[in-house]
Amino acid sequence: MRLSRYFMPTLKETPSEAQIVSHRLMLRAGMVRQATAGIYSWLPLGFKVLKKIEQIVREEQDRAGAHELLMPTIQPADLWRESGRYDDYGKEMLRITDRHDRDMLFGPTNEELITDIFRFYVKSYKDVPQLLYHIQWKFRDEVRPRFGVMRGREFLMKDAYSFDIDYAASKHSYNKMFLAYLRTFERMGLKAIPMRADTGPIGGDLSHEFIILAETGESQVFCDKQWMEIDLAGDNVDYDSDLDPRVTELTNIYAATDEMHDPAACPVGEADLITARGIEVGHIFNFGTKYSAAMKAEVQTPDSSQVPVMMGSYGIGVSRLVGGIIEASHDDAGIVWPDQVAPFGAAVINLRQGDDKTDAACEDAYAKLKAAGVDPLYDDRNERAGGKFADMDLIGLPWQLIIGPRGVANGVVELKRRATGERQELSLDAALQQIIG
Ligand code: P5A
Repeated sequence: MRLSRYFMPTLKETPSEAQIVSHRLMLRAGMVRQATAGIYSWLPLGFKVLKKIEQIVREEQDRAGAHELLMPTIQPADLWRESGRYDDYGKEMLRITDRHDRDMLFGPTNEELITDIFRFYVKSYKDVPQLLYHIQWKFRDEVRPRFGVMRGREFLMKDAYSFDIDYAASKHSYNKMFLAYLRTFERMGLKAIPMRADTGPIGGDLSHEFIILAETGESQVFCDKQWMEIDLAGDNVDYDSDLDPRVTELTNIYAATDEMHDPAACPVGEADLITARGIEVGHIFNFGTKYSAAMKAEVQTPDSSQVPVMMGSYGIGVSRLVGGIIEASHDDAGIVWPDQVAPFGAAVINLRQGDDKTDAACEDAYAKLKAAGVDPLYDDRNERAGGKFADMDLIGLPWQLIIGPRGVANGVVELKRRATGERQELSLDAALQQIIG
């Protein structure tokens, strides 16, 4: 992409309404624009990151054997009356009346709708287990939307739902998602720690929140420092064969949110306990028959009796993750994207736009990066070098390939790694080699 043609409206001033660093950086980098409190438009740069995160989530759901579908944002109130949550959900639910005076709502979550789909089609134990998910916008009329996309009113969630014949099988589905989540967050360059958690309005008694540690986190959390060393990267997780031992091992390492942490009963000594703030990026629940019993989603067992199906639900805050990743990865100059979610793979910075030789060298580098599938952003604007450096540091692409007349005369370019600030002077070919890896 040529920056001169792109739509990336960066801001020089720090917006005063933004209280936390990720919100400030997202506004300054031209990633999002607030439409109204807690509701955002995703501008091209922000949208690219959102899509990258969504794709990692999707790939790991698919790998775990979940099937993607798409449910609507607007739901009929009657389904929620069946489950009993229509009144319980309170003011956080955005209620809508259509022209025929029918009660509708903008879905804050989808347990009811998926249960309705399931009960219509599935009647036999032979057709479970089943894992279904979608990635869809939700609306929750939060009292205090804040921190930009981290606590919005409209936000993008991946929500999966499991259906099983009995508790043991549903626990297996839960464990599958548990492992899939660890892998998902790791692929985004995040350390997300599963913590025993409260279930709130979703219900059930088994639940984990996946939390990344960050000073600006909304919740107080406690965990064994062993968590800092766990690294599943590169593991070829087989979701079925070695599932239970792995999960048991991991769930035995202490981690809990504030509501669940009891200092008197905590098994970890003070020296090994990390007390920190955290951001909840995912939350999984096993709630048994809470919805299936109320909504009569029953399946026939091998001995021909009818039982309500056992369910769980599994959420990831896809749009929240954009802010969460920035909270976890930034410096004074701006965002430092982990390679896997960066909006572009590398920046090409032309230090003397309009100088024939420099332009030609930049065009050459740009074409080669494109051909190698790096998806480069070429800063070909007619601007001072200082402004270009500041903008490129702000948007945080993993690599900067800096090309100016002096280097061109000597047959070298400068390569900067955004995360470390390390700079090297080398030939274009050697630089490309490092970027392409
Ligand atoms: C699980 C999937 C649920 O809604 N039902 C379907 C269950 N869980 S949850 O914990 O309430 O939400 C799942 C994840 O969504 C993100 N999230 C938010 N992101 C941005 N703004 C919000 N206001 C918001 N509320 C929830 C969180 O990442 C949460 O873990």
